[in-house]
Amino acid sequence: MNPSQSIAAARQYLQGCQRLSVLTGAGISAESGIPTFRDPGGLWENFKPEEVATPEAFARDPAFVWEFYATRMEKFHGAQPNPGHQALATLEQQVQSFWLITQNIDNLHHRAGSQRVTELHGNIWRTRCVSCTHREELQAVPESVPPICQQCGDLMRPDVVWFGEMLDLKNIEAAEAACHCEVFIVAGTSGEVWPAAGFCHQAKANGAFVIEVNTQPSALSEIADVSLLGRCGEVLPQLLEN
Ligand code: BV8
Ligand code: ZN
Repeated sequence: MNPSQSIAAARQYLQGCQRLSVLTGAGISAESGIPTFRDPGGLWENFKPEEVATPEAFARDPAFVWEFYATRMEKFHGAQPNPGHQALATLEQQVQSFWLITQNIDNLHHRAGSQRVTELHGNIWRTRCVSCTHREELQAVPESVPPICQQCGDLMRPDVVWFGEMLDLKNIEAAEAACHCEVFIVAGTSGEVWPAAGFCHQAKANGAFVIEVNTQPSALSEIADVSLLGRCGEVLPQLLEN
């Protein structure tokens, strides 16, 4: 199928769709100026995940890990939602039963107006204590050293899911519920990280029509019914009803 035919095929499946779910990854925020992980120039070119995105890394060198996240917060603070984020917020209004599952921690879906969202890997603007249940919302980019918990005096850490950490059970349940849908759009993800990638497989197994939006083939392309090669900011708006 050529690009315009595949957009037409995708739009056809979305016409009258009552239950639509979406899984996004770092690629949807690329056009907002936020680097992805595994693309050329991505984060994992300059940092090793085991040095900045595991609980062991934070225990070993909290200041180094915190600095990694504080630098990303700088980038996120200046970023704006792009037409890809906005298109998903519009789709949420157009479809009777809509759910967005994101791997991203940059809060851009919420800033674009999306409300029915599960942040599988947490949110960079929230911190939590390594010892007690205290959580804080960050209003601005913090100092480059980890804050101290107001409740117990131990260290605060980013409220994100690191490698080797379980996802929050309520998020897994919400994502599993979202996998019972007619159409499942997977946008801007390499499909390399689990269990997030598994939700696309679950939706497929549940009989969903899978539409992929990516600038290149991914680990999920083989289960996509239609693969739309292109940028989220360009392709997703084309899927909206007129
Ligand atoms: C867990 C932290 C176990 C926040 C992240 C099977 C089952 C369960 C676990 C595993 C499993 N196999 C392996 C594991 C372990 C591991 C894992 O998945 N490893 C992989 C790398 C092999 N998973 C875990 O550790 C998970 N934990 O399962 O615990 C457990 C069990 C019992 C008891 C205890 C523990 C936790 C995973 C979460 C890790 N945290 N982030 C942060 O710092 O951001 S993951 C990190 O990768 C980000 O969240 C990111 O979102 C995510 C996925 O990456 P992508 O979003 O896809 O980004 P990527 O750069 O890879 O790709 C970008 C894509 O966009 C590309 O395809 C590109 O072509 C495309 N693109 C670029 N520009 C555009 C575009 N597309 C469209 N438009 C554009 N403009
Ligand atoms: Zn505490």
